[in-house]
Amino acid sequence: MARKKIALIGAGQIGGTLAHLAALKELGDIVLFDIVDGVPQGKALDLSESAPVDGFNARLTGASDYSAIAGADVVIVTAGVPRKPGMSRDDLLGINLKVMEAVGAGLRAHAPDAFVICITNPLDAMVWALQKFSGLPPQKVVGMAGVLDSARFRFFLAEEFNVSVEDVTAFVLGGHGDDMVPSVRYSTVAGIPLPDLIKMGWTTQAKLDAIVERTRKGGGEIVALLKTGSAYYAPATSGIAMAEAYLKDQRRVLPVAAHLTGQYGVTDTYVGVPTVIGAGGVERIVEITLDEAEKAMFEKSVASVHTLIEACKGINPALA
Ligand code: A3D
Repeated sequence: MARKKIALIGAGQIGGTLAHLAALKELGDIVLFDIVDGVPQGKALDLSESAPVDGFNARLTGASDYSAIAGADVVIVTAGVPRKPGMSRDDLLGINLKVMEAVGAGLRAHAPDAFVICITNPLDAMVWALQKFSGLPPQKVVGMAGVLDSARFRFFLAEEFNVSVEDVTAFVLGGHGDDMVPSVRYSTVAGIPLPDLIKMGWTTQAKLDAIVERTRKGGGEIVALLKTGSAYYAPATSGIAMAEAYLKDQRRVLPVAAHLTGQYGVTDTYVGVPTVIGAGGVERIVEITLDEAEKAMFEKSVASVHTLIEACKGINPALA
């Protein structure tokens, strides 16, 4: 069987980490693409030289021409600019929208059958625009945010309870902004919902509220510490989990930014919801019941995404 092909558009901090993880997991051959000539080639060569030590079989190449991504099974997009301290994700909109237009054209011409995972911020608006620019089927174009946001939530909860991260499940709904919705009712430790853990005296409502708030601001916390860019290890790990679910038809239940066509009362918008990811891409959108408070938070988050989508349409009338 021929090896799968994974194309990484953007060979920066996340792109390089994606390449390393995909190679270590032998998910397929890897093409790193970037507009800065030399960077994708250099990272591909550096990573290739680690193969004899780690013993992985994956061919890594670097390119600055879209023809190199031809026939890719998975494309992960991180092209664009990340946040610096003091910037919100939304500040990146204008510049990254132009990048999505170029990437969309490249996908349309060279990798129309790929499963596309967008990571570029502001996430929900950028994946929406990328799907429009590329013309690829919406179930094959998704955004990575929920896996990362729920991983952050799980890590903070595991620390609070002093238990293994493996036994903490959590997911986060809504757009990838500061008004995302970490779901307390649907998050558990070994199947025990968080509200029950409060009753059992494991934690308090106030501590849980603080963890929810820290999760919402999780990206900003890293930006403030790094000062030169944003998080990349956990974002790359999360993107690879989504790629693997598709390539291996795992049918994993993962929160992703998916194209909604009426689910949760939302139409033609990308927003974070639980999905089943398998060989068909987004095979199912899981519609959970939200209580009144969750619904209000979700709607606020969706409204923020709508504002950004309208801004995209204002900048590029072809999207309207
Ligand atoms: P960085 O290390 O700057 O890498 C971005 C790369 O994109 C650079 O190497 C650029 O040269 C390249 N690039 C710019 N324009 C183009 C283009 N037109 N075509 C191809 N390549 C181009 O950033 P990063 O890897 O740290 O972050 C990448 C993106 O991910 C940013 O937009 C971040 O905001 C975003 N991000 C999202 C999350 C989510 O959870 C959604 C988390 C962390 C970062």
